[in-house]
Amino acid sequence: MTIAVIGMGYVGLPLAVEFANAGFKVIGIDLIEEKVNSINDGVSYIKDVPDEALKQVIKSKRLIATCDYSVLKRVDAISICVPTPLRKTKDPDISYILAATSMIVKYIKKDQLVVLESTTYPGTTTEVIQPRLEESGLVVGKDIFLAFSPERVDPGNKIYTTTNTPKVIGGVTKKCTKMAKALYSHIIDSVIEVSSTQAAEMVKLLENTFRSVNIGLVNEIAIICNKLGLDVWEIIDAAATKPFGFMPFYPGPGLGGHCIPIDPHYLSWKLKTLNYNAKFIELAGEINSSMPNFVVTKVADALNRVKKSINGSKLLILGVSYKRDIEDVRESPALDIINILIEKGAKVSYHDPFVPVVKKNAISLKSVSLTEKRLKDADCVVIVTDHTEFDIKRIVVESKIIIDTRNATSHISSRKIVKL
Ligand code: SAJ
Repeated sequence: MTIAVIGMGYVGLPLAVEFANAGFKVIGIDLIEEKVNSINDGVSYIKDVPDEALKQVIKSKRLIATCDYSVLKRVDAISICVPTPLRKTKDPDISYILAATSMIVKYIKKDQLVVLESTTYPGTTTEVIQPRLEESGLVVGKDIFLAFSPERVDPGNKIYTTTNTPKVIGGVTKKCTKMAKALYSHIIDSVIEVSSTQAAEMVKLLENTFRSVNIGLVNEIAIICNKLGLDVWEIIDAAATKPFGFMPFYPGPGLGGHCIPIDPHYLSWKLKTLNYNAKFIELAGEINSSMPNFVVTKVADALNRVKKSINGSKLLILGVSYKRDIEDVRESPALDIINILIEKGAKVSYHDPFVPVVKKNAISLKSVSLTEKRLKDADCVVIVTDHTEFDIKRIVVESKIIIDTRNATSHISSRKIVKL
């Protein structure tokens, strides 16, 4: 079989490589020529796909990348792995899904299988994709086959990868489900069938809403512990000793990434069209997006204690990616924190070994080297992302004040440290 994967991002590229490793001929399609050229040169821009793994499948001609959608007329199966962002109005932006679908229907042929992997609201597959594919005159479940299968990629996770993370699949018809399961079973150890595409779409939204709401809860617990003069990290660690009925989440500077801050709003948007207000999702969103301001308050209070103001202070931010040991800054709370501090008149610089430059949200900064002088000169150092390689002990010794938003200094006690 020949398979097309549309969207060569952190979901599509690892998937394409796995299908190629399983012996399929795979065509990776992307709109961005630089990505296509990089893949064909065996140079991976996705941390979870090592260059050597990519070079292997390119050399064996199992994988090739292209911008040319006309290849779709010669493939047997198509996986859609395109972004599903939010618009500024917090409405779902399924324009990438629509664009991919219009290309598929242009070249569609009998017996093709189409699987949507992009996270979206329940109903997208049957209400948006299916009618467009059937404009071709081919009927889903008889002539062509259509399913939804949520991606479960956890960027940077060394334990759970594409092949050993169970995959949920829901087809428009039973035969659609079977076809999609037959395909994915070649590369994934465990494939779970559900009763419909809507069920599969909802499974993913439950997974990510579960995270967003629990992170929101624990962020509010952090705010509550601050008011009670309690160490929220001690409280969570002690609660986590409960061997059943509890799952630890940790407070932080806010909610970043291309999924958790976004996906639950796909669900609340859909429910609004049904005149229902999904309360937990909205509330969690409110609390999580208030955390950057909460961090800035901690900075202001700490400076105030040494008779300084944010205005005019030199502040050093350590870590700007949205979580540790990755390079992605999408929706990173560090960007909000930097913006607020600059607005208040601080001289802000940052150090992040994974992010050499930040040119986003009106910020234009380069990562500075973490010299002793820079740490000593800073009026306050803020640990926003706790990259494993940070030498925390040295940072504490050489800084005046440290605001630690990730409990990175848990093993050090010093009056210089202020934790969330
Ligand atoms: N975060 C907290 N406290 C926590 C956990 C996370 O503040 O206890 C923050 C992180 O710092 C980050 C954000 O939430 O800014 C999202 O973190 P995440 O661990 O959910 O990581 P993502 O968004 O890269 O990947 C998640 C997947 N992660 C895990 O399951 C651990 C998973 O939810 C999805 O497969 C993926 O989103 C997706 O693609 O939907």
